[in-house]
Amino acid sequence: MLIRKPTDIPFSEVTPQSLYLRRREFFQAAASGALAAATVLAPRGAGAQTGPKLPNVRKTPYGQGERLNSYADVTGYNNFYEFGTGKEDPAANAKDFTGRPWTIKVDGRVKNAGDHDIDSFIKPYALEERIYRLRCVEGWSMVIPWVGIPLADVINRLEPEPGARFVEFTTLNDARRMPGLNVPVLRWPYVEGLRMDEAMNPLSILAVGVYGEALPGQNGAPIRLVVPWKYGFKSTKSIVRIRFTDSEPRNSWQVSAPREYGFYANVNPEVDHPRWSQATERRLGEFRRRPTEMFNGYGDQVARMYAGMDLRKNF
Ligand SMILES: Nc1nc2c(c(=O)[nH]1)N[C@H]1C(S)=C(S)[C@@H](COP(=O)(O)O)O[C@H]1N2
Ligand SMILES: [Mo]
Repeated sequence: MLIRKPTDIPFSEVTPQSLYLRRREFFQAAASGALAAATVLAPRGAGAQTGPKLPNVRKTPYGQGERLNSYADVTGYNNFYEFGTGKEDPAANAKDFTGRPWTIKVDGRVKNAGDHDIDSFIKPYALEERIYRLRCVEGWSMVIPWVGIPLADVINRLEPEPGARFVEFTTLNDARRMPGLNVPVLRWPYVEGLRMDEAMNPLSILAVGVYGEALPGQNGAPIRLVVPWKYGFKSTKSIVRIRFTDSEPRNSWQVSAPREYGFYANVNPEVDHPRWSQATERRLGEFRRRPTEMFNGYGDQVARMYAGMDLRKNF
C-alpha cells in the first residue's frame, strides 16, 4: 500500500522493470534475427494505433528528422498519478476515460472568463503536429509527435487583463473516474503554472492529440499542456481550468517537495535534483544514457526569457 509521506514517493521509483523487459525482448528478438537495429526505437505491433485520425493536421518543421518513440512507448509508459503511480497504471486505468463531454473554466484576470465547451474552445484553431522531446525529471526522455494548438493563440483570444502575469492549469479532480485520486501522493487537484512570457512562447502548446489521433486518457485527454524545455511535470494533463493571476501559482510538485521541485522546472543538466544527477537521461528504447541538454535543447528559443536569473535558485 502506498501510505507513505508524499515526499518519499515522488520520482524515487524510476521503475527499471519495463526497461528491463524491453531489453530482454530485444535480445530475444535479436537472437532470432527478427529485429533490425533500426526498428528498436519504433517497435510496432502490440499497442499500435487504432483510433480515428484527427482531420486536417498541418505538419510543421518542429522536430522533423528526430527519431520518434513508438506509439506503444508514448501511450504505455506514462506518469499520470491520478491514474496510479506505476508507469503502466495510466494506460490500464484510463482505458475507459473519455474527454467528452468536457468543460474548461477560464477565470481570474481575463476578459473572456467563463465555462467553455472543449469543442468550441479548440474550434477556432488549426491543428498542428509538433514533434517535441519530453524530458522527465526522473531521468528518462521520449520524442513525441503531438497534435495541438499554440498556447499563445488561445491566450490572445481569451484576452488576459494587464495584471495577468501568470497562467495556472488545473487537472480534473474526479475520483470516480481517476482512481489514483484516492491516494494522497500529491495535494489534489494537480496544478501547474507558467509565467506569462513562457506561456506566450511559440513552443508552448495545448495538445489534443498524439501520433495523429485524439489523446488517449493516459496522455491527458482531451487537452493537456506541453512545454518542451521544462521537465515533464509542468505539462498538466486533462485540463479543466485555466486561471490568469498576478502571483506565481503554487504548483503541486513544489507544494509536495519544495526542496526538490521549484516553479520554473527548466531542464538543466547543471542543477541536480537533491537525490540524483540530472546530467544524463535514458531515451526510451535506448540502452546507453545520453547527455541532457540545457533547456532540453530548446535554448535558442527560450534562454533569453531567463537572462539575468539565477537558475540554481530558480530551479
Ligand atoms: N495531471 C497530471 N499531469 C501530469 C502528471 C500527473 O501525474 N498528473 N505527470 C507529469 C509528468 S511527471 C510527466 S513526465 C508527463 C508525462 O506525459 P506523458 O505521459 O504524456 O508522456 O506528464 C505530466 N503531467
Ligand atoms: Mo515526469
